[in-house]
Amino acid sequence: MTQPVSVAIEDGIAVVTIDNPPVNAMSHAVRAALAEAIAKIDADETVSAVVLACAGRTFVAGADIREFNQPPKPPHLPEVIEAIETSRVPWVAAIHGTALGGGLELALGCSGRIADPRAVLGLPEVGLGLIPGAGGTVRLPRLVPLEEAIAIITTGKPVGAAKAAEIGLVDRIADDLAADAKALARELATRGKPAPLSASDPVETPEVDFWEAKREEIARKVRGQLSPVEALDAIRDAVTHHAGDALGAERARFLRLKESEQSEALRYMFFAERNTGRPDDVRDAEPADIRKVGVVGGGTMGSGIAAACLLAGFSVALGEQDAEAAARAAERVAGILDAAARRGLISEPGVADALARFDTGAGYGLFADCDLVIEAVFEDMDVKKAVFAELDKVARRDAILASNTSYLDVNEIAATTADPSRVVGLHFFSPAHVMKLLEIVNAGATSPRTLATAFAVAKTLRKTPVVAGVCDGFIGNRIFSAFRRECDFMLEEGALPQQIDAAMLDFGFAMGIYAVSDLAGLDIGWATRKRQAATRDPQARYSRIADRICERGRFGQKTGAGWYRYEDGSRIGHPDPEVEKIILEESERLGFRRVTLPADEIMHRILGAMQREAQAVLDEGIALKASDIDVALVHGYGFPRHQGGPMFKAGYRP
Ligand code: 3H9
Repeated sequence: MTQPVSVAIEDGIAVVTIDNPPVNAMSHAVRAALAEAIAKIDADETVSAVVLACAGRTFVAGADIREFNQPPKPPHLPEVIEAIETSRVPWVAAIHGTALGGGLELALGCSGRIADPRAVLGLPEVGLGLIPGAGGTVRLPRLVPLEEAIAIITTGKPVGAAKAAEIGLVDRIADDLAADAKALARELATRGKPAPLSASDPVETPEVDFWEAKREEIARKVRGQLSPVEALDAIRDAVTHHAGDALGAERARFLRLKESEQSEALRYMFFAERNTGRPDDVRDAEPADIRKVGVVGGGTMGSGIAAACLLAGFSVALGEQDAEAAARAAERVAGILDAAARRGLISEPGVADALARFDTGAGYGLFADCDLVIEAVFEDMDVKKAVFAELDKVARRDAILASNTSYLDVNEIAATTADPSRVVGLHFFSPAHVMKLLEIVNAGATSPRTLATAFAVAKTLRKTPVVAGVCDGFIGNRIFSAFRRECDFMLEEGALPQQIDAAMLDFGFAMGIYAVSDLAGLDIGWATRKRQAATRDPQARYSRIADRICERGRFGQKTGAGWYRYEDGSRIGHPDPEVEKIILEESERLGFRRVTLPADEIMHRILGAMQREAQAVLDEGIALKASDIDVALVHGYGFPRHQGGPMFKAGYRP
């Protein structure tokens, strides 16, 4: 086994290298070895300065999160950083890759920081339900402008090297990191070691009003997640007290949050997202090399998929029914790319490059040289079968064929092709270039190679893949339908849409289910229910409220009315007496004496419905593991990440 920390001394400069793949996390072994190295260097009079660097792809990406479930073991990270700060000689952090969390805190303990131009620096602890626990809230605001420190710590969003240099977080950007770091170390040795950040005075702080306004602003944005607000309080404490006291208070706050359910949930999510299940035989299968992706259909979904593929570097051919529809789709895709450029997600030359890889046209001919073709046409079995029959004729024999269906039987679709082993479901969520979840539907005959390719494509698209078996709605939509049904039952029993939505907002959802339905449009669901009416179990409880709303032409925001009323094209919904009247009539028809349902009972029933369906999905083998269900609900359906997902809420722990 390689040593986690090595020291090489040359011409009075010690280069200390941390080597703990894959991301150089500060595990106990690394902390212990680093503490030992610091002590040795301090005792070695031949050393005049130190460069702290990392082997592999990145600087230290943080504390070792896997150790957070056990009691902390000395030496603790704050002590190691203090030893660097108070070392006899100056230390320079040579940063490449990502200096995150405890990694950046380590760098803040050094006398100087130098970064590779592609380096990224940040304190993402709030994303784990924590605050920085090794001096980040104390040292950062003593180094960079207070507003910048607040943004970095309370949002958890990292900054690039250029921004880091601009705000003074790093002293220099390197041409040659190793050589330039040594040069900076030598300079500091000659100039004299600067005073440590934690020895500087409290920062001049703004008025009380500033902090209160900031606190309110953050609390509004994070919808019940505690850590960003705690982080602001920690910074306020840190800048108004002497560093020694502030470090102790930060540590105590960090340890308290580490024990919180929100932090446990967010840490669980961190690993659940990285370890979504894959069938055993997929691990050994070689994925196909995908360069060119075909997309059938250029509506909202098809355009979004095409844009996502272009943004990820694939060549894309988008086919529509006729030239006009193809032109409209091309405009839609260009619009998405432009919007991405405006948000800084892609450069202007990047847009031009993406468009150069993009081709649209009518018919199926342009799919002939595609490695993967994704169908994104109207959600109707006959239409989909017709598309696959055509694709089977034109696509290369080794091309993968995917359906973006959100609930139809992929086996039935695959049966229209000569080789169903190359057919898979790729269920994107709208908007497809934004939403992280990708349900990979493993149909009966899908081959391991096809599935392995789907995973590889998900990775290139930077999506979170979750494998689902074939059933009506797969994992996500099936659970969504179940809890949606429960919400409609609660309407019959006494709740109103705005009360259910308010309970969901309180829980941390960005929107309530009825507001979301109005945004998405009610007509497609209505059409589906009418189609399914003949096969519905007549004994099963069925709420007619949604149908009655649709019968009045209320299809949501696009028609100015749905579950709510929208005035003059506004997106803000108002409770509508007409909807209330329908609900009360249904309660009466069914013989319910309406009762008030408190918010906690509403959430209890929503979670219960989700958990029952989730358990069935698991028992039937539709989902491979419980945490996959949580990942699907968080990334596709707005379940608040800091609540961990329905299975986590039911007590599931891996
Ligand atoms: C902290 O620092 C607290 C301190 O303030 C105070 C302490 C006292 N620990 O994401 P990837 C694993 S809190 C353990 O696929 P990428 C990960 O699970 C920490 N393991 O790679 C995966 O394992 P596997 C603050 C970790 O290139 C493998 O490494 N830091 C850690 O897409 C590769 O990860 C953070 O929150 C960790 N800290 O992205 C940063 N990090 O191969 C968290 C990663 O078995 N990390 N692993 O599935 C990240 O954001 C991304 O991993 C990173 C690389 C951007 C670094």
